[in-house]
Amino acid sequence: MKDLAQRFPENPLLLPKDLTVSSSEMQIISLLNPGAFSYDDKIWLLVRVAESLSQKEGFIYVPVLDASGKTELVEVALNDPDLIATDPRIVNYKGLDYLTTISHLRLLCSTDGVHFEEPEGYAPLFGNGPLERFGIEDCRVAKIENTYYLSYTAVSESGVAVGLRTTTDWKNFESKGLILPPHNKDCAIFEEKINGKFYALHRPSSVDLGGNFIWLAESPDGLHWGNHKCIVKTRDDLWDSARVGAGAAPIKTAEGWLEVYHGANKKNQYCLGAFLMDLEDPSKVIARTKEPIMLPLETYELSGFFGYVVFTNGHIIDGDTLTVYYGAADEFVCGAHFSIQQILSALIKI
Ligand code: MAN
Repeated sequence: MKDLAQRFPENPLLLPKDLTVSSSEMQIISLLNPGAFSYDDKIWLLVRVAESLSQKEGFIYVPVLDASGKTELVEVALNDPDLIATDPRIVNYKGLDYLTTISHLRLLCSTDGVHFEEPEGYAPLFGNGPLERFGIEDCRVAKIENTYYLSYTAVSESGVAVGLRTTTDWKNFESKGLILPPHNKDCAIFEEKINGKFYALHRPSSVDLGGNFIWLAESPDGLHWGNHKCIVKTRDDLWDSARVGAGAAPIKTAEGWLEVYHGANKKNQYCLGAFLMDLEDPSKVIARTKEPIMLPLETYELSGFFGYVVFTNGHIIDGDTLTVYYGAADEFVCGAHFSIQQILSALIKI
């Protein structure tokens, strides 16, 4: 099967061994799901670096941040009957869920969009406080006027939620706390106000009624969100039957706001699709692709920390060219070009 993505021949662009650990007792397990933005005439990625503690045979060490931001560990014997460790991403111990890795966000920049380096003087972003004790992940970057809005997944034993920080210079950050409480992630803020209001896509999930659907919210100030509407649902028997979630900020086109999103089926296989929202009222979804616009095909997408995954939350737009930066197999950072026109042509009216 073919898809619409023109993958970079240089893929994977970044591998775990390309970056240094955040502290000596850690090891980098994966680099994934970068936010992307232009700043200072360069292309920047805000890469999710997932680390774990060096493991000892027979034990599993789960990393969490203590009150001062230092990594501490929870040690569990692998033969402990209270341990459930069937998913490489999460373990359950004595009825509580933990992540096997802890993520922080690392800034890298590039002049060609292909070769990325860590510039001096730009510190990594770490989880901060009790609601980010299991780390911060999958950050979307939206530039509105002169401010960058960083909406990311904040993880702790209290749940998975959406945190927000803002910056104008990538050196000083203002933390705005959680803007959406658990369970919620995949929050992509529109880069333009519509009729004076901020808009964002987000993905709450319920363990009971409902599902893993994409919602739209509006806000007078980018901090307080309301008037939530459920706009895109999973589709039975298709590639996005189990969960859907927004990618990066919607792309403004003459035909509407175009959103590249991820969907997964019940086997946790992740592909990308697209949908189109009305320019004046984004709660109206006008069209959606039926087939994925990108699916895991290459070896680096099919096998890794968690195989059969392409996942994006960062892109750069240049005319008709959409450069999507994505996490492959939950382990590598990759890039692909799309033609925006081609994505629009693949949409089917609703
Ligand atoms: C899922 C996956 C993981 C992630 C957790 C918490 O299990 O997306 O990669 O760490 O959720 O967000």
